[in-house]
Amino acid sequence: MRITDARVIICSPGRNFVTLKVTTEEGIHGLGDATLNGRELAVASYLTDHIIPLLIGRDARRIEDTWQYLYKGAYWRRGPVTMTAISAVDTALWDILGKAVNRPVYELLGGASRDSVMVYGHANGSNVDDTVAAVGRYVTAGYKAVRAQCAIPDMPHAYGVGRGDLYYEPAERGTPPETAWSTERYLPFVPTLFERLRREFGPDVHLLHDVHHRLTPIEAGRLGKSLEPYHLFWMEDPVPAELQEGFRLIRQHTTTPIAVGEVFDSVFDCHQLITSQWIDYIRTTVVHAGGISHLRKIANLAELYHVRTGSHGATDLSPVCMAAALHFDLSVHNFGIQEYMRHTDDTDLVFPHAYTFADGVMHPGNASGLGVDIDELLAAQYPYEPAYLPVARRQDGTMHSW
Ligand code: KDG
Ligand code: MG
Repeated sequence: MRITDARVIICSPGRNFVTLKVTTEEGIHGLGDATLNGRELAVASYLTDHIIPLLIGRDARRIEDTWQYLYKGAYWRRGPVTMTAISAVDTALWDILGKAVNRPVYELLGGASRDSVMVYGHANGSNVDDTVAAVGRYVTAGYKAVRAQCAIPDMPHAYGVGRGDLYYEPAERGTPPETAWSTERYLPFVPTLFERLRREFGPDVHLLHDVHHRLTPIEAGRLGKSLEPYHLFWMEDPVPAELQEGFRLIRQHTTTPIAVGEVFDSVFDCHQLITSQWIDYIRTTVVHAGGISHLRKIANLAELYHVRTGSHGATDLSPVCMAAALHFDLSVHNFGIQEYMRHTDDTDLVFPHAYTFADGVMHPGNASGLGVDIDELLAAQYPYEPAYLPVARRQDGTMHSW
């Protein structure tokens, strides 16, 4: 099953996506998501200039060997660009293998460990009433879990308050927009939001919150402690996680569960977090953390330490990643939850897919392979448009983590 062709397809049906399409001599093709928000063309070049020439002629069935060849063979290992490119190849090869044996990928990963995959949606508002209404819409739509974000009073910007009701798209065309941040205003405000949400919706709905790397460990400890009465499903990305050791301090101060990892690209970013049991959910994804093969290794390590998975699933991860994530989620034993930010209708038309949502849960479908494709003619109607995530500054002008 030799690889005879591989190509990168870049399109922007509402936002930018990079897709790798690998074809074998039998005419089977597989897809891999290679989208790295705001750095899309770097991954496209890495694939086209440095990886695709190495793929031609390789046996598509040697998934692990190809992964190791691309990882060890680069000499300079890891990093988001490299790992996103490797992820795309790995995902495409799993897709090809599934199609070759006419089975859905989850069956090749050990089979279904559950009947369906619980997902959470994004509710956000420019004030508490709006956020309450947004959570209500998700509850009415059947969601069992909802992430709630809200603008801080008298602050022009807050993470998570976006455009559109059912999807959130933070990247803006042009150069990165600047936003302002105040930890002093954020910390006392968030518990008031969740106090209200519990009052409105009762104890059963799972509530989540994304801090988006904005705090220090001791500030995060304070936030987690103040949220304990509202028993969140998780508090996400409380601090930037370059310093894994920083999570020890958060853990000492709160029993609010902690999730982290959407920007991690390998097990080396989280091995200490996992083995020290400083976190409860690992959010690494198929597209950025080495594909299905490497994500399984992370999950297997996490399982030993009572850490469950909760993969990133924002709109900047394409339907190809979403499909792969759902096959992984259905199969992996220590699954926790899957983020599901709906894509726009334009995106869904470009990437027809077999996965479905109903009553707060998803299923990858039973098509062979990943069950997702790309309509290349339609994709060509949406050319790449430069777009960037915002940056954040504290009120005195100091750069802060966005
Ligand atoms: O590209 C960045 C987004 O994916 C990110 O800001 C979304 O934090 C995010 C989340 O939890 O979905
Ligand atoms: Mg996040």
